[in-house]
Amino acid sequence: MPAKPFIIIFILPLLSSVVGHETVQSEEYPLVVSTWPFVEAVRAAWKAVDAGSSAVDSVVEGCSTCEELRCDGTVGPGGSPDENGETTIDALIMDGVTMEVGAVAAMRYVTDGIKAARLVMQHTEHTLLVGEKASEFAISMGLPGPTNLSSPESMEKWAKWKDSRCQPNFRKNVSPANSCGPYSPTHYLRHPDETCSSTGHMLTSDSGLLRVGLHSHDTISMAVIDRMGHIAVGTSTNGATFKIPGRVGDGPIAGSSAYAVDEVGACCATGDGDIMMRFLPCYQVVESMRLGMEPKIAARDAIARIARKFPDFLGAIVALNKKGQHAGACHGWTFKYSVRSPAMKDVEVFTVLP
Ligand code: SD4
Repeated sequence: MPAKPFIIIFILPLLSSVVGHETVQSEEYPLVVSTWPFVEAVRAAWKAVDAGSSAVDSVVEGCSTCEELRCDGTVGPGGSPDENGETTIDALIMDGVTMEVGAVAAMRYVTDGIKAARLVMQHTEHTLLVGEKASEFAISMGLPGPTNLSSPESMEKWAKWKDSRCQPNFRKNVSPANSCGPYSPTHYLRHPDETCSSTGHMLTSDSGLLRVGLHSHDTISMAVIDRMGHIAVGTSTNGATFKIPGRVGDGPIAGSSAYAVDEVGACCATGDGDIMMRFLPCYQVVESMRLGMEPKIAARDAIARIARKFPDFLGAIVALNKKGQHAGACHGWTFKYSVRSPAMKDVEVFTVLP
């Protein structure tokens, strides 16, 4: 692929630079990096880590802020209704020092995804709890609930989708094709809109857009390096709109939406989780950096591995190494990520072109 020209653009009110894939170096710790222009979330994490909180606790502060603010309407409660109109939460936290992970998936009735993930990490020997049992656990450990996670907006969106015969949806090779079901399986065709090219690419008409709308950025994935130089990552999302109930995305999968290794660095990802989780892109990024790749090369490589098989997928990655160098790479859409370092007066938003 030809190299993109590097253009610097300043957009008010935040300093925002189009950086293509080049690496930006932060001066020192602490450091907060997050997917998308989730500026308030990064400010909250920064406030915590700057005051001496651990990387893990600062990630929780940041992601909780996004859940409370319902960032983009697609983190926390009240967004991304599933086929039944219900909102559920996927979340993950990972401590890069201990390699402990806690996650919840398809969690119902509890708004605090990242706090539930931290409870799993810090108060169980498990890694991932799912569905209603995750909700029961979270509530039994003191989180508020049961709470209705729907909102007037999510219910309106869902009602419109029902009125359009539940189109688009995530079903394939089912009959009837253009209705709300009930469905039964038909002959397995890989994908009705899909042909398989001679290079093995899966060519789909609208797969990325169907799963992750261009204007719905459903995931906050955040990395924090604290004053001790310790690193942690976290993710919170309400997943894909009109997903099949029970669907779990990449959000709670360690190595997919996020990954951290204390001696190497971290990675945060967003996009079409159904595709991305098959490639564990954040594990790939961190392990590539361990082998000496710079963040920008590692991020581009991880995206390219997915794009080779799924040229229509939408996704983005931020890579961060222990020197504080960070870089993004994306495919199918323009991506923004947010950073706060000691050298910055406030959060800065970086734009990455595909
Ligand atoms: C998911 N990765 O559940 C999420 C969606 C997302 O930007 O990140 N959208 O597939």
